Amino acid sequence: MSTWLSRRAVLAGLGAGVSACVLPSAARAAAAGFRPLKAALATADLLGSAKPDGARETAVWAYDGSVPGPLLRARTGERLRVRFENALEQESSVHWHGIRIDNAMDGVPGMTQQPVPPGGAFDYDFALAHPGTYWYHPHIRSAEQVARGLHGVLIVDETEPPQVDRDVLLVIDDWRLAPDGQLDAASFGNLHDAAHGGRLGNWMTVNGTSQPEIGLRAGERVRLRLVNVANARIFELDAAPLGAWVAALDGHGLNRSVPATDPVLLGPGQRADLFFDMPAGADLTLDDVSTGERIVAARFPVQGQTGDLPPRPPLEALALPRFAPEPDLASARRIELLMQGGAMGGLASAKLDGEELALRDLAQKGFVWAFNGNVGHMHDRLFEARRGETMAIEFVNDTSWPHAMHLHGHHFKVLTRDGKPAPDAGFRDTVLTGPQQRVGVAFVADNPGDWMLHCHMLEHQGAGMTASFRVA
Ligand SMILES: [Cu+2]
Repeated sequence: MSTWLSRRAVLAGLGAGVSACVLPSAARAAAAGFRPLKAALATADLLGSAKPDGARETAVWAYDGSVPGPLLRARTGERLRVRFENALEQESSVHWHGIRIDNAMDGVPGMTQQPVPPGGAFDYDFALAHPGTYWYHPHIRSAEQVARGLHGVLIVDETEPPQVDRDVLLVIDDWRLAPDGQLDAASFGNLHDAAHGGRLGNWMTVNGTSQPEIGLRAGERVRLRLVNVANARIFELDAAPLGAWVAALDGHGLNRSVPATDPVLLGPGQRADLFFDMPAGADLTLDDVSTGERIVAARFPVQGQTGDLPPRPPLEALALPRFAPEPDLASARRIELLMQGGAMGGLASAKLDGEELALRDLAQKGFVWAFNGNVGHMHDRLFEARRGETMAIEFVNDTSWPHAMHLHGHHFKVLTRDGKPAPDAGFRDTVLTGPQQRVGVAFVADNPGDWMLHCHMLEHQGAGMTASFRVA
């Protein structure tokens, strides 16, 4: 069984090749206490045994030479100190997705820092105040840089983590590969993708490979961390055969765990933490069912037995920490964010840098989406909040496409869908909004600085779905 995500023909042609890049300085020794993290060209065996005869491994851009990048891990209350070194031929940066972080460390060029030039470096140094499953990726030319392989996971361990036997991380991605197994680079920046559902891949990987086998002993208690690092694909992971319970979304514990009877819906950037007990005598798989086909994401063969197990709490009793402040809805300031544009969207014109432009003129500049009539609200802030003020945002998706709205520096509470109490109520940093759907969220704006609010379908972000706000 393969992990091809669709049978449709991939676009031909590789476009301009990526030439080797010479590092000006091999002497960038890590400063004391800083862990180096280098972005550079690399190769990855994404196709594994499905590689066409004579095909080479896929040329990628990677952190420390691996896809996904190295797992960064620390405990709640520690600091993360990373010296990012850019050995690419493009400017880059590192954004720490979901972390309630010092604003200056958020990794957004043009807003919180200068871009890191080729050959340059940037020291990220911040407190990890809250536990959870997070990830990191560039925040410049994200649609290309993330798709070429620049992403990795950051785990912040709880002070007292729930007792498990195994902690299994699955980093789920899709890639658009040409028949020779190389990235279809000609389609970066493709406006058709940007105006539709984004640049979807045709090959699924988990942890940089196809269908990894993770042997588990019968009886083992497993914490399963799922991270969707794809540019635009929404995965639906069927964890029901595992008998799993979902305990956290986007790093934030739920009020109470919920059984994964329905597939776990993971939009771009979203994460989920689940627990399950490996049964005896049955190999299991975690399948993606988002395409209508059942595609194996990962296999869990039974490998032996555990010894006598100590008595343990039931899975549903396992809880993960909740840390975001409760929004004060009575005093909340209410903002509507109207999402507009895209194919079949009916957007006639929108403002770009203060100038009203027709959609075809916007499209010539690579923009096809708007928020509240503005393309890229970067200069013109959506709102300025007093520190501690509760902001209630109604995302109104007046488009024909789903969007994954991501808030920087804070978690918001999902409250309503189409005006009714949301079945998925809880704190998260990224929320899916379906076509023509309204989603109400609220959060306490308690983290000072200038922050972004954007669609995490990276082609949508690049084509206009960005906004900014300030917490004074
Ligand atoms: Cu979007």
